[in-house]
Amino acid sequence: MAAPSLQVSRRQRATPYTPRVEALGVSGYSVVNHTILPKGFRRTVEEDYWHLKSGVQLWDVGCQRQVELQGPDAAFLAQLMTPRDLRNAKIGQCLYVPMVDESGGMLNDPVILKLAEDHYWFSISDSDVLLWAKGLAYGLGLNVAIDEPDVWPLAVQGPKSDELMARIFGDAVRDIGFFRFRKLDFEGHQLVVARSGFSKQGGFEIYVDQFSLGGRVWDVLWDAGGDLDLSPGCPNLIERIEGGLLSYGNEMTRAENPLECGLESYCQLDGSLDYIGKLALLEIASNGHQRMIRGLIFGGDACPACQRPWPISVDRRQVGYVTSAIWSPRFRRNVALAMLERGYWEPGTAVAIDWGDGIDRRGIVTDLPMEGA
Ligand code: THG
Repeated sequence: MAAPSLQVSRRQRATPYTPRVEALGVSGYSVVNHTILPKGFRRTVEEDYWHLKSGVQLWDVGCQRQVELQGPDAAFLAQLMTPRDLRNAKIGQCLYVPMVDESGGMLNDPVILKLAEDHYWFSISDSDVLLWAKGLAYGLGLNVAIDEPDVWPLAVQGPKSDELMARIFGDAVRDIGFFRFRKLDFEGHQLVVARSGFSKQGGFEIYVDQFSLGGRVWDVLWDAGGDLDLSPGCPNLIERIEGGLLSYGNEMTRAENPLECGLESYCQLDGSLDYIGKLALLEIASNGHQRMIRGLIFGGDACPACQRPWPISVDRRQVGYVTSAIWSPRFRRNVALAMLERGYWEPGTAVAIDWGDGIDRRGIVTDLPMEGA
């Protein structure tokens, strides 16, 4: 029997780049924010991994939808929605933030772009932040316009991305600091260009703010990269796990809090700042969280895809679970992200992993990012 396929209708939105990635042989999609995300091209995940660490890739990340807050209460609402302190945020800054509910459960982990004192984009991971924001604004009677604008991020990732981007946007791109953005000219359009992206190999994200312009931006980049080892690409699972980049819905859900997810440094916990979930997070912080996300390197042949949590045990007692895993060609072992109980999350701890066939493979807990990521 053929492998099951995903039927794509209007509810799984395409992006401006979809015709381009299909012409380049995209091999499959995931769905994020009701929008399709390429999962691979003609090469294997391992070939893409090595390429991402040496060349430059164009990624269709149109699924990174923006939730726009604009108006007199935009700053107030933005702060309500995250425990990260936004009081000193600058215009032109990107901020990776946890979003939590009143119990401290993770709702999303967007990148916020501060466009003006009264204008923010929440560049979201896979949950419906628009509905939460609109509900809060309506319930609290806030004066803020909330919408999903016509913005389609395109990522340029890999060590040669500075060179490729400079050819299109000029040397100004080289001066953009990490997690900063500028508006740069593209054929008469001012586009937000940020030094950011879902890899640790360096790169940029272009926030193309008009669907009909997307194909042209893709083509100009594609044509300029001929001699730079440019390929189509997508977030790479091996690179993401080694780099410790978390994926909402995989590593974190409403059942996890940001302290367990290693996001404590993005939480203001001295009580001086009001946001939804503050009391819950203060209590979790004072009691000490009971679990922690870590890396894991483990043996056996190449593991299957982790589609449900795999139990991790010590002396036959379960002490955690694997959330994402894949074979790493660099370590010649499997690598994983795992949630581990207190007492078992120290790097170097020996554990056993059962990926669903009843066999225990030996593994070692690691720091994140992993060495050499
Ligand atoms: N780019 C944009 N929006 C996004 C993502 C993205 N929204 C969803 C999802 N990805 C959010 N997740 C992350 C997770 C980590 C990082 C970016 C987005 C990241 N972290 C830096 C690191 O680990 O080195 C630290 C960032 C900081 O210190 O502030 O880059 O990829 N637009």
